Amino acid sequence: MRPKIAAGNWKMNGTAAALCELDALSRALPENPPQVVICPPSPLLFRATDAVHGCPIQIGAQDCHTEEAGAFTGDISATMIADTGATHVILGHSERRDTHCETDADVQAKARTAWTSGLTAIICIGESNAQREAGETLDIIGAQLDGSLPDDVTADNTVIAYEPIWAIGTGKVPSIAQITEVHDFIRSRLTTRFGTEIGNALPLLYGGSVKASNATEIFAVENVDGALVGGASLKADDFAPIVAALA
Ligand code: G2H
Repeated sequence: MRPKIAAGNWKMNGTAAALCELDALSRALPENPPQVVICPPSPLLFRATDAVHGCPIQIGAQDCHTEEAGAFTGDISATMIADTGATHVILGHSERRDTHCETDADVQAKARTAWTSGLTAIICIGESNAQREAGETLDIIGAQLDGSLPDDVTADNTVIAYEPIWAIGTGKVPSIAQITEVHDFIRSRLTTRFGTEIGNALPLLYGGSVKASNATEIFAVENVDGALVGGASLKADDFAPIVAALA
């Protein structure tokens, strides 16, 4: 049985005042919640882990450097993230692949350093609108999976998030058939490369304009084990119904 996971990516949103949303979310969780991971901006990590102490909410970062320490102005390492009490780190989000020119090789190196610090890597992959229209979606997804995942991936150290770039923050959501096709393809690619035990155990999230109104039908897809949610994770009132849809 794979875990169900509701992950929130706050991106570059929120100051200390936003931490009250964690308290509100903890009070709104269903009786048997799925795994809940909130990834706030890095300046909030220490306070966020304090805020969820004793609650079934985990905290993650949105990126880490490939190195554990050194002369890398402005970057944060997996060691530093783990030191805050955070347990997860998002890697290879399309916004970082785009604006920070991150490659599959970078993502793979970051996953290794994340694991060394005991963090679970949430590795993002997804095609652009132009790639989908050119019929290249599965080729792109396959290549990103091959390049971004280290060989020694396990279901304990990694979560995969499929996020079609054209659905991110746009309100456009793929059809259920499109989500099913890509998630089935990813599952098959994982079992082929890592064997059935690991390949079937790796959690696979969908991300891109998930909200309360579409969560239930997306979560009904067989190979969707949860969601990586951006805009709708910022407010507990918006995120709690998504968490509940997964419970
Ligand atoms: C995709 C997602 C969170 P949103 O980036 O990773 O954002 O739900 O706002 O589309």
